[in-house]
Amino acid sequence: MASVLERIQTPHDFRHFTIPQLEQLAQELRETILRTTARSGGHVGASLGAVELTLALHYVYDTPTDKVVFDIGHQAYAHKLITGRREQFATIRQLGGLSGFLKRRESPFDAWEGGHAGTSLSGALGMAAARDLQRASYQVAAVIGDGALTAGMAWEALNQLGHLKTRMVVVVNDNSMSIAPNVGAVSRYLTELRTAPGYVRVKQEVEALLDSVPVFGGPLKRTVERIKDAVHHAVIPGNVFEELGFKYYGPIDGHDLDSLIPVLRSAREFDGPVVLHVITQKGKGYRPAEERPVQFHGPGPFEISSGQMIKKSGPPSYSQVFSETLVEAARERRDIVAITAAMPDGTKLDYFQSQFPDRYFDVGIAEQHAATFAAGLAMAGLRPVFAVYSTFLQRAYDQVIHDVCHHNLPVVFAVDRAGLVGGDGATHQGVYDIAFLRTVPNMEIAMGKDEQELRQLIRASLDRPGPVAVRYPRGAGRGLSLEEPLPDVPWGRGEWIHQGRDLTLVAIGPMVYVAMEVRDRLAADGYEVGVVNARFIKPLDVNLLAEVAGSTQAFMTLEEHALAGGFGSAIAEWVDDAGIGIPIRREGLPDVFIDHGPTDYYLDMYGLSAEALARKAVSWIQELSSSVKP
Ligand SMILES: Cc1ncc(C[n+]2csc(CCOP(=O)(O)OP(=O)(O)O)c2C)c(N)n1
Repeated sequence: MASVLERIQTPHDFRHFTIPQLEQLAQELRETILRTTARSGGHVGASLGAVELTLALHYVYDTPTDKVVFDIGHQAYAHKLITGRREQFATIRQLGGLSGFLKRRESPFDAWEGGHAGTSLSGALGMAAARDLQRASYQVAAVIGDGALTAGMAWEALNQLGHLKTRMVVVVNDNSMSIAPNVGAVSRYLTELRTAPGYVRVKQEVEALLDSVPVFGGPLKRTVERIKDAVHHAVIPGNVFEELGFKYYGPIDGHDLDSLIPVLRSAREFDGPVVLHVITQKGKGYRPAEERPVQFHGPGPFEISSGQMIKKSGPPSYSQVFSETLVEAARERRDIVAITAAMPDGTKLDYFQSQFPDRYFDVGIAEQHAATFAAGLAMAGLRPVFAVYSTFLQRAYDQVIHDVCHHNLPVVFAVDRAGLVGGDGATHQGVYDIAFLRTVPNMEIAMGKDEQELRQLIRASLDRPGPVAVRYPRGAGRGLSLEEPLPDVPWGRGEWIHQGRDLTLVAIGPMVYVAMEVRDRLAADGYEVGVVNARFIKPLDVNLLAEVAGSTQAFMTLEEHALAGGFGSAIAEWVDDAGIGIPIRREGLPDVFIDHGPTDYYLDMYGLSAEALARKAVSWIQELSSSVKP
C-alpha cells in the first residue's frame, strides 16, 4: 500500500481523511517512531500511546491557529512527524537534530515547550486568558498525563481554570503509568473513574429523563435538582472535576478514533472548561513496550524484533552506587528513609524499595512536596534522603530554603544527573544547582571525584546535623572497585593531589580527573601544574586553599556547571574576601541554555576538555610569567 505519511506535511493534509485512512496513518506513525527510536533511543512508550490522540487533536483542532499544548513533550513524536518534521525525524535527540521535546523554534505547531512535568495547564490557561482579553477566537487544548497530573502546579491551574470558566479543554491522557506505575490518591481516583464506564452514560440518561419532566418552578424544580445530584453521587461518589466547575467527558478509549473524534469535537465547541478523560496504553502497538512500560519509557537503542536493549556493558552508574550505599547504611540504621518524586528507576531507589518497602516513599511528580515532606520526617527524628535529579530539584527551591534549611534539618539531597545530561537537552541540564543551593544558609554541598568518594560522602552526609546536598553525575562511574573499605575522609576536607608552582587546577567532581590529565600533558612540556580535588563547595576547605595559594602562581577552577554563581565563583569570592591576592580564572559553562547532544561535545565546545584546558593553561602560564617583573 502506498504510504500515507509521506504525503503529510501539515495536519491540513489529513483533515479530510476517513477513519480507515487515519488508522493507516496511525500505523505508519507507529512504525516510523519504532524504527527511529530503536536506532537512537528516546521516549518510546509515551509516544506510541499517544498516536491516535495526537491525530484526533490535529483533526479536530485548527492547528496551529488553535493551540494544542503537550505536557512535558515526550509523547509528541507523532506530532512532530505530522507537522513538517518527518524528514529530520531520524535526527531526534542527536547533536544538531530535532529536540526530544517540543521546541517553538522547530515549528509553529509547537505551541509550548518544556520538559518538566505539570506545566501545560498553566501555560495553556495563560493563552486562553490572553485570547479572551484580546477578543481572539482560537481554541486551546492541553494534553496532560495522569503522572503529570500529580504535580501541584497542574492543580493550581485547574483551580484557576474552574474559577475563570473560560473555554479550554484539558485532555487527561491516562495510561495509569508515570515512568513507573503511577501512585497516589489522584491516580487511584482516575482508576475509579476509568473502571466505572457506566457512570457517564447512566448519569446522562437520568439527567436527560429529568430534564424532560415538566417543572413548574419553585419546590418541584429544587426537588428535581436534588434528584440529579443524588444520581450523580450514587453512581460514583462525586466527580472532582465536575465539582471544580468542569464539564467531564469520559472515560473514552484513546485508541478508538471513532469515539475520540466526535467527543473531541463537542469538547472543543463547549463554552467553558472541559476535562476529557482519555484512556490509553503506554507502548500501544508494540508488544515489548506494552509489556515492559517502565523499561520502554526512555530506553537507549533496542532490537525491534526481540525488544532486547542493545546495552554496552560498563561499570555501575553513579545512581546505582548511590542506591547500594544507601541500602548498606539503611541496614545499619533504622532512621534512614528514602524519597523519590516518581523516579524509582532513574534514581535506582527501586532497590531501596525492594529492601525496605516501609521506609520508601514515591510521592509522585511532586518535588516541592517531597522537600517539605522530608522536612517533616526530619523534624520528627528520621533521616530522610531525597534522591532527585538536579534539574527537578529546581522546582523545590522555596521548600529547600523555607522548610529544610531555615529549620536546619538533617535532610540529605542526593542530587543525581548533576552536570550535562546529553539527549534530554536544555530543559534537563543539571548545571544550576550549585548556584541556587550555595546561597542558602545551613546548606552544605559536596561532590566526589568518582564513585568511591560518592559512597564516602553519602555515608558521611547521614551524620551531618543539617541539610546536605551530595551531587553526582549521570551515567557510569569510573569502574573503581566498590569492595574496598571507604577511606576515612574528614568532612569538609579537600584533597591536594599534586603540588604545582606554575598553576594549580582546583576542580570539583569528575573534572578532577580532567585536571590530572591536563597536568600530565603539561608536565611533559616542563610545566609544574598542581591539582586540588575540592570535594566541598560549601563550606570550602579554606585552610587547604590558603595553603595551596602559598605554593602556586595562580588558580584555575574547573566545573561542569554554569560559571555564574558556581563553584569557581565561590572560590573567587573567598579569594577576594580573604584578601589572598592570587590570580584566578574560572572554567565552566557559559550563560546560555545548552541543547541536546553528547556531553563530550559540549565540554570540548566550551573549552572544558583536557586538550582545550591544556592550551588555556599554557597560554595563561606564559602570560603570568611575562608579567612578572625581573
Ligand atoms: C518536574 C518533573 N519531574 C520528573 C520528570 C521526569 N518524568 C518525565 S516523564 C515522567 C512521567 C510522566 O507521566 P505521564 O504524565 O503520565 O505521561 P506518560 O509518560 O505516562 O505518557 C516523569 C516522571 C519531569 N519530566 N518533570
